[in-house]
Amino acid sequence: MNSDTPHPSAPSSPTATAGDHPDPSHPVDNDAGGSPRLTVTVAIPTLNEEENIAEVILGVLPHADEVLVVDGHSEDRTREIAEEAGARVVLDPALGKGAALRHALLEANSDIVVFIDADCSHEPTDIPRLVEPIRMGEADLVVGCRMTGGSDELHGDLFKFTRLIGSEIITMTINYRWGVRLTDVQNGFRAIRRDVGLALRLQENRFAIEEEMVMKALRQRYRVVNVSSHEYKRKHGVSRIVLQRDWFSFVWCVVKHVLGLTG
Ligand SMILES: Nc1nc2c(ncn2[C@@H]2O[C@H](COP(=O)(O)OP(=O)(O)OP(=O)(O)O)[C@@H](O)[C@H]2O)c(=O)[nH]1
Ligand SMILES: [Mg+2]
Repeated sequence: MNSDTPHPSAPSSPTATAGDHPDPSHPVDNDAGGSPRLTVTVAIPTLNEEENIAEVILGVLPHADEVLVVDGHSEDRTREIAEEAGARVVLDPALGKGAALRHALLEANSDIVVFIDADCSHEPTDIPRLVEPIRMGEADLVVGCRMTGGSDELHGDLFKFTRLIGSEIITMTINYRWGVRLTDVQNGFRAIRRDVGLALRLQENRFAIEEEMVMKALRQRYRVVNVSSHEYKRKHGVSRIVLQRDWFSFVWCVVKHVLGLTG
């Protein structure tokens, strides 16, 4: 159990940070004034999360039309527990979290896909606040913001400090490149219109998928906003990110998109 902040947190600030202006070239297929009829798939990437997954599924169920667990060939009881808890479980290509998110976009049966990690680090009761700007026709991609919502993962030791600074530099670089003022581009807790997610033609297989999603959305003039959401410490198990191995893919992903080296 996280010692810094209780999991059943109070709702965080409802302020959203506009990342771009509405773009008439991407009209939302929605009723005027927003429509509650847009359905939601909550997609949960998992890799050996047997100790966490049931709690996450029970937390997201009230906010989902479909709960989809995208499993990277776990060797523990993750898939069995997820099915017992009420999720639909599919196997991904076993290439990493990025491949799992791309697979989720293909598999989801709803208008909106919410991504949430399986380690109890995100707040399921924030899902309606992530989905709302899309339902209201005001955004296409909504990213939970740890910088304004607070994080128990990004402070306290050199590893966390390095992740915090790296994340801030990446966000700032993206902001200057696309003329926006986002506050968090790497958080895995986010909501996206499924058709937009598919149109982005995402390619990253590992953890750079989150920044790739934001940059491709901005490049294609979709509307990206941040909404405050608190990040807790992973409840059980260990992070799959190995900074010594993954830092290069984070940096290279930004460099190639900012410089327009990709198709
Ligand atoms: N399907 C699939 N899921 C993965 C893979 N790697 C990580 N995940 C899941 O992706 C989510 C995020 O992974 P974490 O290891 O917690 O990464 P992180 O949240 O950036 O790191 P921490 O902040 O330290 O927790 C978790 O739900 C993992 O189970 C993978 O290769 N395949
Ligand atoms: Mg995590």
